Amino acid sequence: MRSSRAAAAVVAALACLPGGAAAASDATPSRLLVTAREYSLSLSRPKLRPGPSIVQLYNFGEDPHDLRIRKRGSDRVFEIGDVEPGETGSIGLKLRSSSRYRLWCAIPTHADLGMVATLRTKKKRPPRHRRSVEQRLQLGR
Ligand SMILES: [Cu+2]
Repeated sequence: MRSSRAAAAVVAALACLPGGAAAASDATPSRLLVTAREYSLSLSRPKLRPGPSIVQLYNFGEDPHDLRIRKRGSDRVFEIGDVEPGETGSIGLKLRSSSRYRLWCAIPTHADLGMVATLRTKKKRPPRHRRSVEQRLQLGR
């Protein structure tokens, strides 16, 4: 009894923390989960919001895998590094809007065997959609 009440209190406290789903804003990083297996990469979503993001690599396979990320037209490569089977690695990066990012496993032969994927990013939202409640009230909308 006592412990379940305590657990409920913890859940309630967590729900009030800033940065929860209800408080999502442009400052909240978007998240992508990449699942690796022999020999494919699957993305939890094909398109992400631009801005700060957290990319996680979960190795669902039996061999170590790695993840590299590069925006099309850029030389900069983001690297998670080798992740052992059953483990997860992650990296934070800022995504540009309206872009395509190539993801691949850099362990020799793995990309050729199919461990590649493409991530797209959405257009930046125009500022007129981001009026505050006060502004909307003044405008009578
Ligand atoms: Cu691999």
